[in-house]
Amino acid sequence: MRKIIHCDADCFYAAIEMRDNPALLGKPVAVGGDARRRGVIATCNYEARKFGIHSAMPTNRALALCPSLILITPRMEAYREASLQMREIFQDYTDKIEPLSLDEAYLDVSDCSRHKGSATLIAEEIRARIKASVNITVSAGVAPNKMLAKIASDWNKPDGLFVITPSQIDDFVKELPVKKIHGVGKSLAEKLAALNIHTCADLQTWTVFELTKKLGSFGARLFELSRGIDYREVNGNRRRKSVSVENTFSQDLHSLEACFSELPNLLKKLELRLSRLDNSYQINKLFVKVKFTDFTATTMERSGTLLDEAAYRELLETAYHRKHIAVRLLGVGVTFIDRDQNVISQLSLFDDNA
Ligand code: DCP
Ligand code: MG
Repeated sequence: MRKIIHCDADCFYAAIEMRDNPALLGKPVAVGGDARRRGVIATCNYEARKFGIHSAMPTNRALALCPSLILITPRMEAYREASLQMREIFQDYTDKIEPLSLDEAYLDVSDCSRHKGSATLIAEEIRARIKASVNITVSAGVAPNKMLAKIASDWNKPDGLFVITPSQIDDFVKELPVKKIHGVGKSLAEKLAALNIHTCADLQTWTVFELTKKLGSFGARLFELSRGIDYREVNGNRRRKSVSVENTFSQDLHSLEACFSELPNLLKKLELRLSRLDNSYQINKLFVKVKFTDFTATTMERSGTLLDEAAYRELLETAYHRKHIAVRLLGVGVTFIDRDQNVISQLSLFDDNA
């Protein structure tokens, strides 16, 4: 049996803003983009959540729900710094740390001897240390696997701890609504509800064969998850090799100019995605993807270290002229330097700049 802790900071960006400006305490606060620029909410504090505001909601809608909402522009540097401080605390307990975002990580503490190996006491100590040194609260879940640890960290949020021991798994999952399972989004939950499946106990009455027939390969996965079975390892060196965003247009784009005009918006989205990664990632290539109206696709890449719009325009121009027909999808992305190959890549980067 493994011992997994899932840590997740409470209303992370908003918590950092309240920490750095105590005048915000007790008031509804959101971090996000300007309503006049069609911005969205990145997150909000728990006072603001009472008004129905949540992540990814358009800012103008949030302001309509709560006119006294205090809106703050994100300060990614401050969030990254807090994230690194948390990471350093985690490292005192294990090397098996898998960050999921700036404020969230799985820790496998099976081999940690602190607190006589009690994952519960380790989690409590981690929470207390983060509160003392970073000055924000973190919720944690402790369980024998990733699936259950993640559900547990959400159970007593905010500033909460929830533990699921091996002997509690069966009772815990029986009551568990299927929509709490990671990977069961709104549409799958509706599909399951139509089959009269609401809890994991309901799921457990189905055979693997039946679930696979109804739901495809995820059906087999649900067979396991509904029993609290999850063999996934905490993957300490899972690194992204690239990040990209793309858009399929409701109406094809009929000229290079029309494609160019979509670039700023795509690059803005890409920038947002990049800002959520920690700062150990270094860009080494830029690429574009173009899918034409005949469904053929092409990509173009070049070296680069910044989201340079002029460079993307050149890539797009070349890719577009390969076919010179209407475009149904555009994508932009970057690839990263492989950390293990860092030295070699640094040398070639130097050449590129020379
Ligand atoms: N974030 C974002 N856009 C989203 C979701 C999240 O920019 N659609 C950012 C802001 C969050 C941070 O990522 O502060 C962490 O995401 P979480 O889902 O953990 O949300 P919070 O930490 O804000 O709230 P919770 O207390 O529910 O964990
Ligand atoms: Mg969080």
